[in-house]
Amino acid sequence: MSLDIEHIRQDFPILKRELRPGVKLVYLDSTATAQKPASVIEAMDSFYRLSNANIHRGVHTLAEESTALYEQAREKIARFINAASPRQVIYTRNTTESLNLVAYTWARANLKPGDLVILTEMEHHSNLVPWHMLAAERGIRLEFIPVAENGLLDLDAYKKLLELGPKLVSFTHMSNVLGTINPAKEIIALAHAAGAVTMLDGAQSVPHFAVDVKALDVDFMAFSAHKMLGPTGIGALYGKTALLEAMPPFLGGGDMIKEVKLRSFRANDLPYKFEAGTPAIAEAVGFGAAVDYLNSVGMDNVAAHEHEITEYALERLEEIPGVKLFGPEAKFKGGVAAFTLDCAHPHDVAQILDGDGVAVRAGHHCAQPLHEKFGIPATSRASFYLYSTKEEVDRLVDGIYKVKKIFS
Ligand code: C6P
Repeated sequence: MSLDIEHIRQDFPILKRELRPGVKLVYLDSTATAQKPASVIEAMDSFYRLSNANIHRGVHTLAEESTALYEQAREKIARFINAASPRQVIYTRNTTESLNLVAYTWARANLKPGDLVILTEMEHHSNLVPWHMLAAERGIRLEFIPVAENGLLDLDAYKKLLELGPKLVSFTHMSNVLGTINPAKEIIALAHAAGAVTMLDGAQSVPHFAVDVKALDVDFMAFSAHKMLGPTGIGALYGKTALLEAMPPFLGGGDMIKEVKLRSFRANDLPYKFEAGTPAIAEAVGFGAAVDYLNSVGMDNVAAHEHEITEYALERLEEIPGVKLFGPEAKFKGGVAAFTLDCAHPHDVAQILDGDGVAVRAGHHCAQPLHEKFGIPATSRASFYLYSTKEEVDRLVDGIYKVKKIFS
């Protein structure tokens, strides 16, 4: 193994927790939210103890300090995704808000009735519902790149859809259910050749492998801090400068204005134009600390470790009679293993696993149409991150055998 996992695990206080006497936590739900290293917790704690003040509003020392910390974090995030400028990184509350921001501003300014938006069948609800809302309001059309039985997108069908002249192609970089890592660069290049703008849902990719917005040439990308070791309540939208500058603002209020008169206003420059009201300042500091932590480990090491754990988990889960795994083979996949068990409902599986300290998620994981496509209402889902171990996978497998015993 390329990473010293035991050393890494020491950095995450929660991983030492015993849920009940003798029952150690096995956290296999990082796709829902990742655990936080002490450095992130301490950066936020230190912010509140030493530097807390509102940003961009005061000339006093604390206001200057907090503004500097807030902006330094933005610079770190911009470098992390290889954005040309921190002005292209807009703080939002999460991936969902970033996707909605584009649907509310860029899309409402640029799409008219009959215009086509291409999504995929594996989207999270956050990249479906904003478009349903726009379809109802504006009469835009939606088409979906199909997911094949093996969990991969059907790119031939995509090429046919492109002949219909879409205005936008918006898709997830990595499925939160199947784990499929989509060939983003190819999908984006094809979309651009067809004249479409592109948006990437990076909620599950940015935390788990190196994502370079310049190399991908993507127009917009959304991601959340809480899935990449950072706090909840903050995320980001990356956008190409020309697009962001041409877009109308999103929410109105403080910080997003240059000048206000009784009957008019002038919007601020990027990135503040999209950041109305007092933002999540301590959370931005925590976001920056999370990026520092991931950089210190190295994203290629994170990806390699997760790949090794995922391969092992798929191998072990496949051995269990009655387990059906969803998604492609390990080489096309990130650290997610969604499965059903023939003898028990996914919620029962999750509940019994919890009895042994193993935390997995059960349900449709906010991807109901994808589950419908596979003809199932729900799956149990184990997911992995840089702190996951093979021993934890073994605990999961032991737990599933226990479920089988109880239900048979
Ligand atoms: N998926 C999961 O358990 P937010 O909640 O805005 O930070 O992220 C939304 C989101 C968008 N796209 C993808 C691909 C996602 O996986 C998620 C969040 C979590 O799978 C919570 S539903």
